Amino acid sequence: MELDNVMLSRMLTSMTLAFHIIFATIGVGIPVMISIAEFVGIKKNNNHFLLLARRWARGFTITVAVGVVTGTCIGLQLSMLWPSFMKVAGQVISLPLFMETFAFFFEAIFLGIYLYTWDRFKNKWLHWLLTIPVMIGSSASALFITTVNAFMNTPQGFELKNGKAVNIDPIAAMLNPSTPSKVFHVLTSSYMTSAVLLAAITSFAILRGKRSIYYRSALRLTMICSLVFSLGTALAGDVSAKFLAEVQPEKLAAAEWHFETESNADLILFGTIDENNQIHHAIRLPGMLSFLAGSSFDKKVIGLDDFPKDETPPLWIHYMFDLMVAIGSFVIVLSLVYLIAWRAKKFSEWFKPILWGIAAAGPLSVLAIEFGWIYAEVGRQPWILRGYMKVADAATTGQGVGLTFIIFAILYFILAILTCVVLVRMFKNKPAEAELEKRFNH
Ligand code: HEB
Repeated sequence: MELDNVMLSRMLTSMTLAFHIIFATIGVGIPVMISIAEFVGIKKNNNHFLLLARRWARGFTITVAVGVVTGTCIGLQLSMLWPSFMKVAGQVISLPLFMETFAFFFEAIFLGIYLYTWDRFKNKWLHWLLTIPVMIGSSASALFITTVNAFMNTPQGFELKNGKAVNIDPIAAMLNPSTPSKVFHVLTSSYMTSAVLLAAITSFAILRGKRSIYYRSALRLTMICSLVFSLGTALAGDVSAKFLAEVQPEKLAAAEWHFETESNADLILFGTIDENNQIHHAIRLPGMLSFLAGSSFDKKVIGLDDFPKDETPPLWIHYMFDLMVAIGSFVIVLSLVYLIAWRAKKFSEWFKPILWGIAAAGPLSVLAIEFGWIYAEVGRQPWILRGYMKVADAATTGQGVGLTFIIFAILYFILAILTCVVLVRMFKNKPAEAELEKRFNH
């Protein structure tokens, strides 16, 4: 592997995105969780849930701040590292890029009001109402920025004449074919990951001996949300796979190690592949790929052999796809087991293996987000704008990308440590029970 400018630019962009996506995902999902907790708290007149909303909101302010920093890094690096891409795409797709910023400000304003008006309203519902614009703002930023990514996969709304974009239709560019399935999957997976992360933190606290009603309520609420949102994520993932089969078949084929166009195509799970594309040690589910791609075993699934060799994505994305799906299935099963244990009271919801499973599901869901994005982005290769421009032709020719990479790596490392330290400090000396006592029982 040669470390030329293209490679270095890709490394720097990947690193920034991989780091940013953690905060972006939390940023989209946590407002929804805060809103649900406060809603339940007011509805049931239960202070435990109100305190949950309050503590989550407090932690959220930190991750939002970091998300702003890393998001700004992306903006800078896009124009710095991919000038030819930005010259073409910038004109066509600048509308949602701008709207994203607007949505973020909208969210930030209402988040500010929300944080400063606890206990200020006579009618508690008025305070809860403020979560709605916050949720709209954060989910709308995800929507807008995802349309830009969708555009890279299925560009439309312009013509390319002598390297210049003409006849630009920004709305058509935004509403490109990838937009619906991607937005759906990005939103559901963000909600899911946030619910699972909060469940994991709670579960970890319980494992360390905190068995008060506060933690039990938190775990029940977050696990119900985990189930609902993980089912939503699976549904959206299924929609995405069917979409790929129609519109971006090479991405699906590469992920599934599917070479020959055929109906009744097998689904291949894990395994290894050699240089002659022979697959070993895999689990083969007969006909399942056709079924996934088109809800019928007769569905013809386009294979990689139909594409020129230099226009097929790398085959290792197979593992990214399989791991993402495996984690998603794990979370669904785990939430079901937990909820059954709780409702049926046949075995304890404090059963340690379940609690450890939930604690592990948090980091695993974040990994699923990373795997999902790696799959989606590497699966677009070699294109930066599918059918129009290749990644190799879009990178900067400027000097110093290597050094910039090192500087940003250090920056992210420090930011990651600081975020953890601040978050731990924020809650460490403020046990929930004491706070409950102080706030509600004076
Ligand atoms: Fe996912 C991506 C499917 C789960 C996260 N996904 C993706 C894709 C597909 C899928 C097909 C591609 C798309 C495009 O590119 O357009 N998934 C799926 C399935 C499942 C899943 C089938 C099962 C269940 N995911 C999942 C989970 C998660 C995820 C669990 C987390 C949590 N993904 C993801 C992401 C991404 C993906 C983040 C990137 C974005 C898009 O959409 O693309």
